[in-house]
Amino acid sequence: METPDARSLSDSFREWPQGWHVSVVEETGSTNADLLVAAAQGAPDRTVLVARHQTAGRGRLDRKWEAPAGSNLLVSLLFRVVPDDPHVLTQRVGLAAIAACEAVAGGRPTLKWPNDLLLGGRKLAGILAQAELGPAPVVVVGIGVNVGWAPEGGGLLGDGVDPLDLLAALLTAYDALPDDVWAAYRANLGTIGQRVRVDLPDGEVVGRALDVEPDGRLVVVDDCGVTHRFAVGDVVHLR
Ligand code: BT5
Repeated sequence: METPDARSLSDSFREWPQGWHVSVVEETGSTNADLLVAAAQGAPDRTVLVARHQTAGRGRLDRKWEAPAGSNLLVSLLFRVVPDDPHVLTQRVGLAAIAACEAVAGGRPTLKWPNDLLLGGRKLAGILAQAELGPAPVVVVGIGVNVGWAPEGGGLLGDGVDPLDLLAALLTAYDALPDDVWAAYRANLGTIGQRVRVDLPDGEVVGRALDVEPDGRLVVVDDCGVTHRFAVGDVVHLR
């Protein structure tokens, strides 16, 4: 019988799109944390680490990312070619993930600001970007996509999809993106036009999301007509 390690090794060597250095492991703490360590040790641009299980999967702001072993796509991508606006890399991964979900499972998710993927209004995927911006900048973009399992209220691609097929489609879609993804990001951002609540460390703002600016900030006009621009924050789409 094939052992889990042998299975991971053969998956690492399956035919991945050219130019990506993909490793598959059975279990780790967090693929993002691992790639930040690998980056410090000289891992090349476009190193990709996939885990079938994370024991310490991370969300933003030290929140947790949950997924039972083997059910979902849990992957991080390391970039050494970093644009002036590093958040563009996160947008690119989000757009590639949308295209991959559509190609592999049929449904087309939308983006919720800043970078969640929603399917049928439910959170299908989350993205965590971490950067070391110095003379040799590195950005690690991690994404978890619910393929076979989602928490209560979460979105799900559905059984019958292999998380590694979804990854192959994501890398292919990434390569097919135009150099400038601004228009595509804006067009796929389902938050625009929605009534939203923006949760901030010191309170909340309720209003309508009007637009997103080229630097990634979300423009919200509150119920008193005051315009706010948010660089960070958690957004809830209100009914
Ligand atoms: C995120 O954070 O959405 C970023 C998640 C990034 C996960 C990937 S997996 C590969 C890589 N390695 C890592 O260690 N992380 C990245 P945030 O917006 O903070 O959302 C986290 C919140 O989403 C949690 O507090 C839960 O409420 C919820 N959540 C947790 N697991 C979920 C899941 N599988 N599906 C939907 N929601 C989930």
